[in-house]
Amino acid sequence: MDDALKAPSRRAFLKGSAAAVAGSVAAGAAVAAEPDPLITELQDWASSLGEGVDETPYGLPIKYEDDVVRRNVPWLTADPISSINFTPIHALDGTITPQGCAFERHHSGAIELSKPDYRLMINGLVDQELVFTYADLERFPRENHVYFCECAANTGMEWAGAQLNGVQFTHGMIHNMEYTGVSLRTLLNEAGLGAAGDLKDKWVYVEGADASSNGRSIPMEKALDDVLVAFKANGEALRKEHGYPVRLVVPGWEGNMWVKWLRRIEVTDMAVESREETSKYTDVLADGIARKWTWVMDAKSVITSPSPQSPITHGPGPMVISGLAWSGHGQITRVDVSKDGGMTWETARLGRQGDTKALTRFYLDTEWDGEEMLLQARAMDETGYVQPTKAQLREVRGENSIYHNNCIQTWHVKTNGEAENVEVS
Ligand SMILES: Nc1nc2c(c(=O)[nH]1)N[C@H]1C(S)=C(S)[C@@H](COP(=O)(O)O)O[C@H]1N2
Ligand SMILES: [Mo]
Repeated sequence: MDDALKAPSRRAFLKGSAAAVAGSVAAGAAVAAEPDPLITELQDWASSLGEGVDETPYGLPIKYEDDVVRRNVPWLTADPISSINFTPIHALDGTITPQGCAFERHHSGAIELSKPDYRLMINGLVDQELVFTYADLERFPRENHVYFCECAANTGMEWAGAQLNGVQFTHGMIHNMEYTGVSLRTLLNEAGLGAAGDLKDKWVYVEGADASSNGRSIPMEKALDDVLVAFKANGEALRKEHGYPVRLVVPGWEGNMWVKWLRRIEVTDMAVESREETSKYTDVLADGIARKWTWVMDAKSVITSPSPQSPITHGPGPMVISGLAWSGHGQITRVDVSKDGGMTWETARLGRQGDTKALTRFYLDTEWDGEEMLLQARAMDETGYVQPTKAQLREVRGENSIYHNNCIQTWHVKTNGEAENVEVS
């Protein structure tokens, strides 16, 4: 059905229910038969005073939204210090993740580091080893960019089969924020890279001030490209749990490299091969050999509504199917949605032209016939890459992997509107 045909029927439906509220027409499940006291009676909130402006100097969401919170999966990690929680992506719209409900991943807990106590060292193969204070960093030219940060383990529990019943848990190790910071290139040039010689085979080793230090090696080419030393997210200071006062932003690359509480950047002539890039964050293939240096997060998408935590709550008729798509290689160019487990596809509408290496919102404005659906989304990015099915991914990667599962997700939507995490072959 094309848009020209779809639009009038949607308008007719909405007009029908609006007229019914006034009592003149009674048609459709959404129509109230009795006069609506919310329309006919004066309500408290309109006849008394609200809260004064000084009551909440820094705001939290209204109490009616108090289920829109980070959640964890208790059996996943042994304790909450070295753990993960998940973004409630089933309940958000648009693309920006508020810091207050963005997923957190700490290896040794979230530390409290003040700006006066903050130092950032650049050492190793540089002309002049430097130590910056927070105030020093604020004197370099700043940039603003929106990027997604996805833990490589996102969707990792789903390799062997459908497991977690909620998009928050299957896909919620992701957030998308507008960062303000100084480009890493600027700081490296301040220290001078002459001493490093040919930059082609050089690396930077980045580490955090927390006990885990979460050290990672990054090839110089990426370090000089789009990496940011960031101190603001969504306009405000980074929250403690996201690395206050300074974190590294490594656009399109796995979240583990986004070092929080950034304390040191060493220019080296080889990769350090730290724990986080050997025993962790590598991908064991079917033959037991591990892929390493799998930094880029490939194109991926998922339907956030309807989904197990966001069932359909209305009857047949107009409905909006919505979700998120992203690619570590650049922009999302197209997202398709299937209602029949991948047999037929419709192209979704992008909320707006997506930023590079950032979440893109998509919508399919459609009609629900009240029947069961096997809902899927499939993303394409500017390189022409198409998000694979689970079967395609397993063919290449086997079933030993945890990280980098970007396969197509299926939700089984039932006639009562509830949805369940399933796998289709
Ligand atoms: N210093 C430090 N940086 C860190 C971590 C950490 O434990 N310590 N965890 C990493 C991992 S595995 C991920 S996925 C991201 C998560 O960032 P977030 O907590 O802001 O969501 O931070 C990365 N940076
Ligand atoms: Mo991670």
